[in-house]
Amino acid sequence: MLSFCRTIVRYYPVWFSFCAFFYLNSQVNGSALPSSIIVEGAWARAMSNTSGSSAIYLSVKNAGSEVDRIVDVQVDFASSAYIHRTKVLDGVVSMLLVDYVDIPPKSRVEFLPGQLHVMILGLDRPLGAGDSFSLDLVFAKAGTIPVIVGVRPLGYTGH
Ligand SMILES: [Cu+2]
Repeated sequence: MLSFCRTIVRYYPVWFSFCAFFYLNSQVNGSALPSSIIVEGAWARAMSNTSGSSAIYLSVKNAGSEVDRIVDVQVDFASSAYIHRTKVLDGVVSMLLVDYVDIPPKSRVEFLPGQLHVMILGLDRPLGAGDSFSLDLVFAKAGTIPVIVGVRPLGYTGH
C-alpha cells in the first residue's frame, strides 16, 4: 500500500490528499496498517496453585514480505513472562532464556512443548482448564498484538 501511494502521489495529484493521510498515519501509528502477523492456536497448561508457573504455546505466521521480531511478552496476572527454549543436554532438561524470536517473511514459527514457549511465573491466580486469558506479544514492527490463550488440561500435549 505504501509503495502504491508513493507511485500514485507522483503521477496522480488527485489522489494526493488520500495518500498523504494514509502515509502520515502509517508513520505516526504503525498499527494503522493491517498486520502481516497472525497468531494462532495459543494454549497454556492448567495450573492449580497460585505460586507456580505455566507455559504458553502458539503458532506465529508472518504473511508479509519482511522479517519481524518478537521482542517482549506480557501477561498482566504474572509477575514475569519470558521466552524460553527447552534444551536437553546429557539427559538434563533445562530452559534457556531467549531474548527475541525472529519470524521470517512468508513463514511460520511454532512454540511447542519441549521447544520454544512463553514462560509465565508468579501467577496471582490459578489457571483452570477451560479458562482463557490475554497474552501481549510485542513485535518490533507489528507492535503489540493481544492474543487469547485457552487453558488446556494437564495431560494435553499440543494442537
Ligand atoms: Cu520455561
